[in-house]
Amino acid sequence: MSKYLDQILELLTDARPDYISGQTIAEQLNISRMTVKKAMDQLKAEGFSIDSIHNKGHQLKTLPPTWHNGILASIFKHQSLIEHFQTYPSVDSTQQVAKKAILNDDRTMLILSDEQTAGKGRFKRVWQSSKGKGLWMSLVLRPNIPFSMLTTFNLFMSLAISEAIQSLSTSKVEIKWPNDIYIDGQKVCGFLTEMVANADGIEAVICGIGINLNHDVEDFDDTLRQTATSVKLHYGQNVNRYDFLEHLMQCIDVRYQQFLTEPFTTIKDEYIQRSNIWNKPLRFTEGKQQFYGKVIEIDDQGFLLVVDGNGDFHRLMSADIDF
Ligand code: BT5
Repeated sequence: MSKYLDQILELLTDARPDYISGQTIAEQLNISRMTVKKAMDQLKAEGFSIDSIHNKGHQLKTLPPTWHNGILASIFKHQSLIEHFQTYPSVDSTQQVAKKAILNDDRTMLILSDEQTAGKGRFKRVWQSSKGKGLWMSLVLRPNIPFSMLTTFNLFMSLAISEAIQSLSTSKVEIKWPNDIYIDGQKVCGFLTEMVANADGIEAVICGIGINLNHDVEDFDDTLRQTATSVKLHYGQNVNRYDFLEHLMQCIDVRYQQFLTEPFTTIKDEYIQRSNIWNKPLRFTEGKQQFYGKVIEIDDQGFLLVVDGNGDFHRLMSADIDF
């Protein structure tokens, strides 16, 4: 197997939509034309859609429906949010992979997998992550901030994610406080944020994001068919996972810089407009406590103010909300 596949994929992606000659690839990688040809044959045998024309070179016609380091290296070349990324065909959970990866690596990073066999939601709930259908990723960030600031992190992230999905969806994309994204009353994305800290402060924030991208209705199992949706179902065609990821990371970068430098009040109005929890009776579960109530407002610190059926007030930082 050629060890140059990733580098050649990177050059092919850099050149898109143009062709790149075998000679240029050979010179850039300091390898022979024969090695380039063998690697190109191998990529084609693996299913990459590459057009090769004599005297013109090679063109990556479409981006594949699986993750490849070489393509991501090209896409992430001009961003500064992540310093390192890893891709896998299958893992138990990208969140677990990220937690292991940071033990001896202090860079910011992105872990992506085509499939998760034990994807996790909050409170150890199952997150269904079928192969090739979604964006299953963990983002490791290293904010140099006090613990107290982290309470608003999810609010900035949910705006970023909903904006990326909204760019494709024909229906309104809504945020269900604190960490779900919905379209037409169905969940299209769930994310969770975990923190690793030591005596000096926050070591890493690991944000696990699951977005249903290319599911058809029958790709969800019976338990989710009524409650889950995918971007494709509101876009009308398959979503190119690389284009989507690139845009998502741009949205996250913008909102993350804002999170680091500005208070929640800067985005509060936008957040309120995107939220789907207003003017309806809701069931709240906070730990073992459960009650019915209505949301009064999100305060300037991002806490939810709720009044229950007895007229008692609750100020929530996190809870499960059922419509
Ligand atoms: C969440 O939990 O919504 C956070 C999900 C985070 C998943 C990502 S994927 C990458 C990273 N690696 C991981 O292992 N996890 C993260 P929660 O609010 O607890 O919601 C879980 C509930 O959502 C489940 O009990 C189901 O009802 C529902 N659910 C499960 N899979 C779903 C899916 N693919 N689409 C929509 N709803 C789903």
